[in-house]
Amino acid sequence: MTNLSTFLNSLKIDSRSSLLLNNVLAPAFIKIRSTIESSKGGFSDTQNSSGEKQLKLDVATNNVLVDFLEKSQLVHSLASEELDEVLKCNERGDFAVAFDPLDGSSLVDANMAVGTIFGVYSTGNNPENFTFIGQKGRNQVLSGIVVYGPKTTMLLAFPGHGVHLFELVLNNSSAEFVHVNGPISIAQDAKYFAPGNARACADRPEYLEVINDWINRGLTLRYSGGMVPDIAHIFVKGSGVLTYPSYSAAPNGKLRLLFECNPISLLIEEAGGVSADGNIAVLDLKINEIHQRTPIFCGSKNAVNEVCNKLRR
Ligand code: AFP
Repeated sequence: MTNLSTFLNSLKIDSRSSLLLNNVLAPAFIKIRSTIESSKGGFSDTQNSSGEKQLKLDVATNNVLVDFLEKSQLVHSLASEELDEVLKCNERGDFAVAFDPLDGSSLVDANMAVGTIFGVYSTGNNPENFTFIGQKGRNQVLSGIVVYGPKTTMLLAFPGHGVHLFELVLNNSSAEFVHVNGPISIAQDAKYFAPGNARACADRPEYLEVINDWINRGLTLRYSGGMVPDIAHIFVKGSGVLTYPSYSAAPNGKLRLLFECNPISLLIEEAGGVSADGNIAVLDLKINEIHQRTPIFCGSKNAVNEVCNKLRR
C-alpha cells in the first residue's frame, strides 16, 4: 500500500501542495475524526453566517482546521462555512483554502456518515493581492472530500492527474492515508440517483418528472442527506447523479458555491463527470460573496444534461 506522501511524490505534485496535504490537511482530518468520536453532541450558543444554529461539533471541527492551517505558514487566507469573514493568515502564504469543516453535521446524532469538503487556490506571485472574491472554482489547484463513516476515506482531485481515493489506516502507534484506487472515472450514464431537496417538487413539477423518469428507468436511489457520502458513492460506484435544485423558498438553492460546490465540482470534472447550476458549469460561476449559494446537478454526464435541460434556471 502506497501512503499519501509516496503517492504525491509519484505524481510529481509540487512540494508546497504535498506539504499542505501531507503535513497539514491529512493530520487535521485525523484530528477531526477523533473529535467526532469524542463529541457529546449539542448546540453551541452561536450561529453561522447563514443564521443557522451551530452545533458544538461545527465549532470544534472548524477550530481544528483553522488551527492547523494558521500554524502551517503555508496559508495566505482561509474561508470557512462556519466563519462570517475570510481569515487572513500569512500574507506571503502560497495557498488560500476554503472549506466546510463538517458538512452534514446534523446527521452525527443519528450516527450517519458526514464529511469535510475543501478547495485550495494558489495565491500566485503576488499573494498579498489574493482574494476569493472574483475567483472561479476552475482556479482551484486541488480539492477534496473526507468521509467520516465506517471507515475514514478521502477523495482528492489533482487537476490533470485525476481523482484518487485514499483510506485511513490505523495501527497501534500511527494513522496514515493510503492510496486505494485511481484515477477514478464516472460513467456517462447514471445507475444511481441522489435527489436532494425533494421538497422542491412541490413547486417545480418538472423536478418530480425527472425523478419519476429515473425511477421508471430503474435507477437506484441512494441519498443520505449528507453531500459528502452521497458524492463519494458516485466515485466508488463509478456512476450516479446528485441533484440539489433551487425552488421558491431558496431561489439560489442551499449548497454553498465556495465551500461545497466548487471543491466537489472539481472532483466531478476531473473524473469525467459534469457539474452545473442548471445553466453553466459550476466551476465557471464567479464568486461574488463567500457565502453565495448555488443549485447543483452533478455526476454522470448524460443524467446531468438531462436534468439541466428540464430545470434550466
Ligand atoms: P447540514 O450540514 O446542515 O446537515 O446540511 C447538509 C447539507 O449541506 C448537505 O450535506 C446535504 O446534501 C444537504 O444539506 C441536505 O439538505 P436538506 O436538509 O435540505 O435535505
